[in-house]
Amino acid sequence: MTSRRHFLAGAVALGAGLVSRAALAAVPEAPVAAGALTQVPDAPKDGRPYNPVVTLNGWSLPWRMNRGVKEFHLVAEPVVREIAPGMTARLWGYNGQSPGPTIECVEGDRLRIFVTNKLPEHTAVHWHGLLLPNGMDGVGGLTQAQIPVGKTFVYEFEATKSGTFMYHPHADEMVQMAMGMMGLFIVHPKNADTRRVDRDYAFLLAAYDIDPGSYVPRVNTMTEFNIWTWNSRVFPGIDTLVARTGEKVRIRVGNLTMTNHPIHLHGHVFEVAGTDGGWVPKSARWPEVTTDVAVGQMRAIEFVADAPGDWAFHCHKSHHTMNAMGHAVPNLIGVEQRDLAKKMRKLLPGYTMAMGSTGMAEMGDMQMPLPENTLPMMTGRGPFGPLEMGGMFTVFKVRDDQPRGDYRDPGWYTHPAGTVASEWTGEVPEAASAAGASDAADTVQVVKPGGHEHH
Ligand SMILES: [Cu+2]
Repeated sequence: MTSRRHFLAGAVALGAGLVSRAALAAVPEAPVAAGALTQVPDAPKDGRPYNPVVTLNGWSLPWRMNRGVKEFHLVAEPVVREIAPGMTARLWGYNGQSPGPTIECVEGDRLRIFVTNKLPEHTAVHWHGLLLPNGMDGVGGLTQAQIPVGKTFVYEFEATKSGTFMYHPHADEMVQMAMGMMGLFIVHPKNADTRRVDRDYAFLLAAYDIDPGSYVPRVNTMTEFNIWTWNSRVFPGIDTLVARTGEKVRIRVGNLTMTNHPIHLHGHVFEVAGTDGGWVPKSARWPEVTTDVAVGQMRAIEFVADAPGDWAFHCHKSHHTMNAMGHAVPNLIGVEQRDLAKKMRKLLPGYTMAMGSTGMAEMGDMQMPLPENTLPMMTGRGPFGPLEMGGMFTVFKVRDDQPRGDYRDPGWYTHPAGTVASEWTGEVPEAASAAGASDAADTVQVVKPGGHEHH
């Protein structure tokens, strides 16, 4: 048994020179992360140099050099993950967290990855997108025996090409991924100056089905997920991405949910520079502001952060920027509910409220009683009021004076005078309105809550 050190900010990889010969024959220790802090890795202490990625609300796994082989140790185990302040989930993950730590290495590295199974059932780890010998591909039952409970298996292969990859179980896959088992696998170019960017962010899209008031995801869910996360975090728990004006930024996104996510960045134009198949040639790129990341895909987008401000960065499916809600909420826009609620209470003593008369925006600022361990459906505050967001949403902050290499949140943007949309106080010409629009409240058809919406 190796002792498991508590992993805090800053890597604690042991240099090969510090490890005795006897220790090198043993399995390397498996560091664990205690929380959901974004831990910006230090420059690598040994091996080939590279520019580390910053895993959003995550960390990179330290390694040990053993006679020229980079050794990592993953432990598959039950974990507690804070989804956002106010909600934790009981998930399965690796080395103390879900997602597991990011594995970073360099093209040409010889890798040895130990996987210890502390789950209540067998597992196997597939190295998604990496080109390796068939027997190292990690498909339980097909390319290897499953890793039994309590056992450690070892994978050994060479990182043959640089790019953005991931790891996840290929054993009881639907259950184990629905429980949060996944991690990023980044192979850096052999020459650290190749494809160099100033900031290199990475995260995985993961979805859970956690009933309001509970802690453990349902694992037999096929499409009806209700917690939409980036690295098992939802807004406002997802850390801010920052850049200094003029810096070149890469953001790597991998999708291990069961639906596609159109990832949208405000204020900038980017190109898809890489997929899990490799780097996209310059001649094959085109400008975008949204890129759809399909199930099982990875996309690395690149752009110059040339516009100072606080820019929304989110999935464009509007129900993915919300937290858990009941599907059976009727649409009552245009319906005067003041008397309705009274009448409803006569019929249904438990009746409290339905969706608002003018939309759902009022819920962004509403203090509704929530079950324990449940986040508001729409939440977060900005400098101008409630943001009415949840799920797959965060802010990309570009500042002229953000120090290089500094990932701290600079606070809210100070807009130059006269550049914020504001109320018009002059004359407004009378607008023509559609005939009968003012009677809409009397004529609107209220659709009964139907079946579930499909994603
Ligand atoms: Cu989405």
